[in-house]
Amino acid sequence: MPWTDDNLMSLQSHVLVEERHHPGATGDFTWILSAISLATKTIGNKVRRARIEDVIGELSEHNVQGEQQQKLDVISNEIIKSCLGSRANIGALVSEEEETPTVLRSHDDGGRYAVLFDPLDGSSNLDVSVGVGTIFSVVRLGDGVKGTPENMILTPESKQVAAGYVLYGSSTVFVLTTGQGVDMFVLDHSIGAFVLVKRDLMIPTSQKIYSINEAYVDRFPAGYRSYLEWAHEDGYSSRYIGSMVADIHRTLLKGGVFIYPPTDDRPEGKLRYLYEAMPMSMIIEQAGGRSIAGNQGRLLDIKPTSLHERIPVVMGSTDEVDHVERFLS
Ligand code: P6P
Repeated sequence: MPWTDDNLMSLQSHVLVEERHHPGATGDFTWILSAISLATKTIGNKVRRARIEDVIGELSEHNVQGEQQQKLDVISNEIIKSCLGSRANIGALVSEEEETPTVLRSHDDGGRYAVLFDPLDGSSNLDVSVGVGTIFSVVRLGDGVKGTPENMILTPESKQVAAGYVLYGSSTVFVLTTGQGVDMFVLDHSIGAFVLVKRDLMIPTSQKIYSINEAYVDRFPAGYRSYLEWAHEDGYSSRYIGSMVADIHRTLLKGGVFIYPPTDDRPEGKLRYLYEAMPMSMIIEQAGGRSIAGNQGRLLDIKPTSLHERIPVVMGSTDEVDHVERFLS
């Protein structure tokens, strides 16, 4: 039966079909994505029950970013590690919540991939039931690259081969790219599976929406302030949730531009390159949009030098990113 819009396609079956486009694919990839699917279903259940299970709120600890850890940050981090740790082809895990990578196995022992993730982005919004999410990037480690896990992940020979996020919002939405476009799934709780709802998502080329925290406007570089003045005069709407996964998901579906600029106190911006900006940039580009690191050009052309480095972010509809870029150059 040819694939049609009314076929029921789960995330697992979709990835198996996609794998056929990759001659020589060994099923490694499907195995990793199935672990991410299991982990995010579990996290979604925890997020929905957070208030009931009293896991709302902060821990006394701070993470490597110096940010107050939420109880669910730590729980989500452990869930992802316990699901991915059993996958025989993963060499290392990098989490926003941990300073150093979790090394699972060497390249010689079959560790072909690294998975980089923010287990629960936007978690400070949990106690007010605002959409939060998991962001992940799958990196194929360069063959024959030796050295510390950090060097293996950061070497130019290692390539991002998949990226995605799961938004725990009014529904649990899984957005994924493996380099062949962007597909969207929604968790059907009645069968416990992510079902395909949209193939080849394309971001609108223009939309008069900008998403930025204007409270910091006095600390932005002049180019961003000039862009905002222009946008105000040109009748733009402002939409800002303060949870990157929710802001990017709206931008992907409706169009517009998401901006997290450098500020006086954070000259590199706030968002982390490896497990926030890099995966979201792959998704936006695969959907036909653009992603630049402020006035430094295409974000994915910039090679990170440390696991937790931050980078300015301007991503979304091509025309909208072009408008911002004009004011930054
Ligand atoms: P601000 C959440 O803490 C986060 O890392 C992203 O999800 C979000 O886009 C950003 O920070 C919000 O930061 O400074 O506007 O509160």
